[in-house]
Order: sequence, then structure tokens, then C-alpha cells
Amino acid sequence: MTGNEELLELAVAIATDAGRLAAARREVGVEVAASKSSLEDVVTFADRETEALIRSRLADARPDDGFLGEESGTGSGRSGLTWVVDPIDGTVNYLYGIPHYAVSIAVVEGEPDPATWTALAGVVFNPASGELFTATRGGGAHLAGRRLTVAPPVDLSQALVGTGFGYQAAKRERQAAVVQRLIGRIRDIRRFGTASLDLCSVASGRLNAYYESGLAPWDHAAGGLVAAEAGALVTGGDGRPASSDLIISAHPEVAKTLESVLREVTN
Ligand code: LIP
Repeated sequence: MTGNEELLELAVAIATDAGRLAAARREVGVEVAASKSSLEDVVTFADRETEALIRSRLADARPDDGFLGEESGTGSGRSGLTWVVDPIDGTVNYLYGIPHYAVSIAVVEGEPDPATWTALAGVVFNPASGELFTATRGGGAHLAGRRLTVAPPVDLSQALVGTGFGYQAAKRERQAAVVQRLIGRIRDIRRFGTASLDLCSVASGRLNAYYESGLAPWDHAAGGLVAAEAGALVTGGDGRPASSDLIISAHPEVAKTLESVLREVTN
């Protein structure tokens, strides 16, 4: 087993237990603990409890590694590796009982910054569907033992495109204006509500493309590796890495076309 496969094995074991905890809390009812950047941007007690489980398991297993989590922030390490964690990606889906949310755990080399990090292993686990997407750098992306490959290229007019909206009303209005100008140039839009699973949908051919602006590193760390290892381009546009400004993911040919059309319809 390679070093990355060992890291993945640990991530899968922890993500599975964390997913079970989140699902169990979902069964008994979810309570909002607080709101963050806006009233719509909520954190539930389950988000915090799930992240606490993940963080303590990682600290026990790999005390020298760093940590970056959506709910509990950063912890520095000595090993040069950092775990980037979203305990419940798709929190609003989770709050409403929509069975489309995921535990997302990735381990990266270098600073926990998408502009410079090298993702080594990642897992995206949807406890409601039981689907567990995994990837290691150079080792491919898998779902239930099946190797994933991105959908073959299509003309943009035939592309099913996923996207998302932010937690600030003004931002959502700008994003909606982009969708209004884009929707006549593609097959249709899908707003599933969970960035990590959107990227896994590109990896598994369920979407031809995905783009979003305003994501945090933990929203795309693991899903981005799954998509890339399935053959998708994961980019921030203009050859830059994915960032909070923009992430686009699709077969390289489709990604290039979508990138130029987005540049046209975004002002
Ligand atoms: C969510 C993302 C989603 C985006 C939401 C939010 P969270 O992450 O998965 O794609 O549209 O605005 O960022 O807050 O559920 O971890």
C-alpha cells in the first residue's frame, strides 16, 4: 500500500464514522447552533459535533499533521501535511432533510491553500445514499470499487451544468444574472446544493460540467481531486488553480468552452 493509499484508508474510516454520526443526528432532528456570514448561512450542532469527531480521530492517528476545518478553523502541524475538512457539506440540504449532503475529507501537501497545495488523497461520503467517492493522486477516482471517468466531451449546448449560489443575497443576484445569460447556451442547469458532490457528479458523468464562485477550500478539496483523477480539468480560469473566485470542472474541452462563455456572460 502506498503512502497516499494509507492516508486514504484513514480518511475513509473516519468519514464513514462521521457520516454515520451526522445521519443519526439527522434522524432525531437537526438544530441550528448559529448563523455565520448571513442569516441563511447556518451551522448546526451536528456540523460541530461531526467535525470534532473527525479532528480528534485525525489528531490521534496523525498528531504531527495540520488541520483546516470549516467549523473549527486551523491547527498547524510539523509533517508538511494538512487535513482539509468539511464535516457536512450541503448543510442547508441537511437542515431540510434533503438526502444530498456529504462528509468531505482531503489531505494536502504544502500550505492549506488551493493556490499552492498538492492534494494527495480525498473522500466524499454521502451517508444518506451510502455513496463513497475516493481518489488518490495518480491513483484514479473510484465509487464502490468502480474506476470513474469524466463524460466524453459534448457541445456546450448539450451540456448539463451544475452550479451554486452564495449566502449573501446580493451575491446570489449576481450569480443568478450569470445563469440567466448562460442558460440559453447549455442543455440545463442543476443546483444540487453540495459542491463536493457536484464535483463527484462531474467525475462520474452525472454532470457534463460544474462551476461556482465563492467556495471555501474545504468545499472543493476532496471533490476536486476526485474530479481531476477522473480526467476532468479543475481550474480557476486563465490557467489558475481553483479558488474562492471561481472553480470550473469538466472534461478539458468542455471546461475551456464553458470558461470562455462564462467570461462573456459575467460582467
Ligand atoms: C455549500 C456548498 C454549495 C454552495 C453553498 C455552500 P456548505 O457549502 O457546498 O455548493 O452553493 O453556498 O457554500 O456551507 O454547505 O458547507
